[in-house]
Amino acid sequence: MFSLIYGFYKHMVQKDEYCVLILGLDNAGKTTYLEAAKTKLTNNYNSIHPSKITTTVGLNIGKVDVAGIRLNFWDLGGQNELQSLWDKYYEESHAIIYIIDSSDRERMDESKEIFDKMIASENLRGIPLLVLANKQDIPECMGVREVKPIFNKNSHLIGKRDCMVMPVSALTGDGVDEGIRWLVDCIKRNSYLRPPRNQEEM
Ligand SMILES: Nc1nc2c(ncn2[C@@H]2O[C@H](COP(=O)(O)OP(=O)(O)O)[C@@H](O)[C@H]2O)c(=O)[nH]1
Ligand SMILES: [Mg+2]
Repeated sequence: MFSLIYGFYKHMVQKDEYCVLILGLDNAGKTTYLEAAKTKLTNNYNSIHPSKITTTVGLNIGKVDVAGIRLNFWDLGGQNELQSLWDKYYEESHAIIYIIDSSDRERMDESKEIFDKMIASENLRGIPLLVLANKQDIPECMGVREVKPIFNKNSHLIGKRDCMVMPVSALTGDGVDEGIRWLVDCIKRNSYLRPPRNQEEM
């Protein structure tokens, strides 16, 4: 009897866990985005004011429960010397969020180069990819219409995976929910290829 009840209890509280990597150049807004996602999707989340966010050295982790599953976000540092560490995480990830600073035209090519290198990785084949044109609140920024063709150029590398380019402002939170909801659907659809991890036994 105990095991039956315990089994049911576990079924009720245990969630499928998926890992989402947040990647992009340094200063693209990855950490700000993670905070915005936590704020939007967690009840009573005590958010960090954007002005208090400092450069990420190493890794920030955030956990959000949405649509019946748990997402573990991994915000990896984007500086050059840290980029080489990214592919260590690819094998374990279920989705990628790639963040672009749409207001930084000078680094657009650099961002695109890193992006191409990332999507060429075997370990990410078929993994859903959300590309976010961030900082849309800045008036002179590049819109999705401008950003999309640049990042869709190497469609052979994107392959058959789900891929979407969306506008967002991590600072105001505009577009944050929409992107995550899209990603959650893709992750669930793709779970036969990359199954969730189950929460550790309590
Ligand atoms: N205007 C504006 N600034 C942003 C936005 N997202 C991030 N920033 C700013 O960009 C800078 C870098 O953000 P951060 O999250 O630390 O970038 P990271 O290095 O990719 O983690 C900070 O000054 C943020 O306040 C946005 O959507 N709009
Ligand atoms: Mg950061």
